[in-house]
Amino acid sequence: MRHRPLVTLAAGAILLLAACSSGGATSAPTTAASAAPSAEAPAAPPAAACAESAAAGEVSVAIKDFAFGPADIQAKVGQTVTFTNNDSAPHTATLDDGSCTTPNISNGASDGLVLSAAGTYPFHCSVHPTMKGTITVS
Ligand SMILES: [Cu+2]
Repeated sequence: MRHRPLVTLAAGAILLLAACSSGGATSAPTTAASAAPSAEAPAAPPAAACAESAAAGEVSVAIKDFAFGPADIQAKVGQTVTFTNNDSAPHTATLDDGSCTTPNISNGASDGLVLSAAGTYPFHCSVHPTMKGTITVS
């Protein structure tokens, strides 16, 4: 009389275990293939070729009447190209590739970009995308 409930309890536990392990088995195969996309990273160009700088620069560019002057800028590697805004509207100098930008430069203020690798860097004003220029670094 006393053994009966124990036996049914054990049978119930086995059923429960079976249900559990089969449930685990069906959900397992989908979790393996999600750690691959880092294989394309080595193709990246030299990191941080451009940095924003508020320091007074070796190369000066005036922004006036919604244009960069000059628009074709020559600089040496490591020089700071400083943009001074003579307009009442705010402007930026933002590399077309998005790698760096000045903050909004308000009237009378200056800010600059430093390029640490030779190359040709087209840029624009993020407030007025029709304002364009190119920094050639050698
Ligand atoms: Cu602008």
